[in-house]
Amino acid sequence: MKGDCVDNSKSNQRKNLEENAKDQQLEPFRVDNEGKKMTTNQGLKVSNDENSLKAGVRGPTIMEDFHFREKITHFDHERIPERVVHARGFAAHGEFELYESMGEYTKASFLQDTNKKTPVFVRFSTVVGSLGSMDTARDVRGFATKFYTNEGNYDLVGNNIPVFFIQDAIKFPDLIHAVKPEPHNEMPQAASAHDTFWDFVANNQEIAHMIMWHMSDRAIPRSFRMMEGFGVHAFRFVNDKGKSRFVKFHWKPVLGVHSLIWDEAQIIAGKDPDFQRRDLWESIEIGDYPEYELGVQMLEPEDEFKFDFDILDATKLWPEEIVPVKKIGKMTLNRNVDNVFAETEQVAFHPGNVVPGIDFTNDPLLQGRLFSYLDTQLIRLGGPNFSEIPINRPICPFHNNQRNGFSRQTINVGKVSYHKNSLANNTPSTSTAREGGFVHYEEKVEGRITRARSKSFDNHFSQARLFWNSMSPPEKQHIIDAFSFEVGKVKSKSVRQQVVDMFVRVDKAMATTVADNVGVNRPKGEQINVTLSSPALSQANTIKMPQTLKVGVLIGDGFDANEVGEILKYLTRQGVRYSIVSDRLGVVTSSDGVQLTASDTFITTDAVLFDSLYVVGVRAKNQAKFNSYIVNYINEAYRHYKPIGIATSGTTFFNMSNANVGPGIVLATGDKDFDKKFVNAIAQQRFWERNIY
Ligand code: HDE
Repeated sequence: MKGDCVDNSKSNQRKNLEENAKDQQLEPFRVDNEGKKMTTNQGLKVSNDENSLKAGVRGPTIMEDFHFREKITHFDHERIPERVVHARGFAAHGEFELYESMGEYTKASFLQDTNKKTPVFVRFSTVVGSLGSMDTARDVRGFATKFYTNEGNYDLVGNNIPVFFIQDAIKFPDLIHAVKPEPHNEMPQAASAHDTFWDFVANNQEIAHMIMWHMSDRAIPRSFRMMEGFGVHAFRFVNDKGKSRFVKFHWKPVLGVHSLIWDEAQIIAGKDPDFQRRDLWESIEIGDYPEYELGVQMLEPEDEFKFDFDILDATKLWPEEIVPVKKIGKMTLNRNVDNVFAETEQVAFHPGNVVPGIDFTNDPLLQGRLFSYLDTQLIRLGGPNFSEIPINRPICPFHNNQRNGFSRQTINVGKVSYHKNSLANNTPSTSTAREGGFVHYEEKVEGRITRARSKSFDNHFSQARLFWNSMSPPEKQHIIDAFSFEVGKVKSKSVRQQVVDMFVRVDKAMATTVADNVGVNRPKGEQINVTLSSPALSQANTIKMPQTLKVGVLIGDGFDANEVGEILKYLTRQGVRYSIVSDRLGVVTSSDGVQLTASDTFITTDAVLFDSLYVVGVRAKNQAKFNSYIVNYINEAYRHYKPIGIATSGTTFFNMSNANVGPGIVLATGDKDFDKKFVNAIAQQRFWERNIY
């Protein structure tokens, strides 16, 4: 049964990966203390770990206490700097399998053979918040994948949004300074709803398109398992004949793209700040392995200038309807980490980690990243040897003449550490392209050295309008609400005015409503009408399925075991997860003595933590309290547009709530198809047509 999550599948996760080369490489580094004797780091057995060494039981601690000194010193040094961005993350291991050989387009060896499984490690993250911030902030999500290929590590360091805030990496520190908590009072945490961010927005208009995404539902995903990933930049595929094509990478979640509602995201931030990492962890523990298809958009070199945007501009996407996404493989995440610090925290991604067949373009944002990621690890991981940390090691052999530095692990034998040499027969030796040596794509470049931006990067609003025009009515409303919240938090009236004056260039009605909501003058600019839309951008068109969604079963003693038992079995058969929620933990008994186990109580969980409710109700010791909890749950799920199934005994509770019969309310009384209708409603997730306000 998928109801309750228990940590019982580690052995399955291991079994799945018996042939995973990365897993095998990590194995010698794993240490299990259980059942072992305690020692110091020198291996000396410890006789007493409760008391420091003192001169007399009430006397001073003495210097000689090497055990105390070692233990405290290690503790004092347990922390490393958090990532300057993407500090809060969560990761998992998995594998990647190819659908068809990509040999025609790239010589990358992991993209040739459909029988090969490439080990991967994926770290998801929020960008702005600190390590201890909440998971459900309105923010971009990082989606960084390390492929451990037999030609070295390939890192696809992407986000869940296909475009970026800025066009040139030199502006990155400014963007991040503006969005991080304001320096004079370190507020607000993990939020862009403050003056400096919106001041940056209004004064750096290349950000317009990205802001539309940031205000949309994409910035509050339901789950890491239900969001897309994008490499963002144009990269290059290069085949074995040296032919190059531009390529953009996509991850498409098999479960579709789904989001939270902002009100819900804010409540979850308090109820369960670990909401998204818990979701990922639990899914892998119970065997609901998250899956994503890898897609590529490819462009022939001669098509570089065919579009009304510059393909090297990271604030632009390539509409999928114009440049189709070819799905080339699938990634499955099937093993949780053993230790978050050792793996998730110490993993070091770098867009410059490429393999033969994948290369860079002149996107000025990408070029800047190629410097930043190596540089940042030097301070974060304390020196140049971070590639020796187990999670970062490639699974193929690695040999060079780099030596020494803090915490060097490798014991390089022999006396030669230079190239060229004769004493070691000029080894380690370099490889030709044919032998697998990486040879940079020989792009012809010409131009004058200049600090300037290409005119072709000038158009900041056309794709912002395309995005707006592609949204469904509820998505548009959410964007207006998000603007009203974010800009409404800005104290400077001048900044609020600048923002609405800027976004009139996307849509006048939208900017006018926001202006009214945030107390500034309506913008003067004219409406620019757009006809183009890209259906791929709207979540209204995504895959909808009930699998892995979570139902809260609100229940007390005296329920009808036949009715409820059948429904719970049906939910499980459909891959829907559920938790039994009651007024106390432990056994809940039906009218004829059948028992269920409540794994949560009304106060340990909340309606916002479920995708749907199944209201059974009935009896409790303190009926008034029991009733009011259930009614509050129904009201909350109802106002968040969620499906609610009402068992026959639940009707009384439903009648006490503010919810009305209508879309997404499925009543069991007298309906023999309740099970199917309820699961269909669960798959739908939200019923926007419900009239809430
Ligand atoms: Fe990053 N980014 N970034 N970024 N980024 C980092 O590297 C940087 C950008 C992304 O889970 C840092 O190891 C610059 C775009 C992810 O460990 C740092 C620029 C995209 C992660 C850095 C960008 C990303 C990072 C901080 C502007 C999507 C987390 C810690 C040119 C394609 C990786 C670290 C993980 C992390 C710099 C823009 C994605 C400072 C200078 C565009 C997913 O190096």
